[in-house]
Amino acid sequence: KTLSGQFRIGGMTCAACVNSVQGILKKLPGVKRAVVALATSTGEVEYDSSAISKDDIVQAIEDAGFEAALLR
Ligand code: 9UX
Repeated sequence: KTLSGQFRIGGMTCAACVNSVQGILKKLPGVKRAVVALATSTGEVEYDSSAISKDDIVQAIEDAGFEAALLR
């Protein structure tokens, strides 16, 4: 099933951070769409729930050196 999650992403200080977080998210298996916004420190991710979970997405963002928390 395709679900969507919204995440708080901390530690992004420039546009290149946003691009790198977006790139990381888009490469995760099961992620279909990822839009990250610097101004609001958030990211919206559409994903296939049979391939990846919200917790996996949080973990991947943190592994890349940013802080992440699930908003919804
Ligand atoms: Mo910008 Mo981000 O110079 O990890 S790329 S701060």
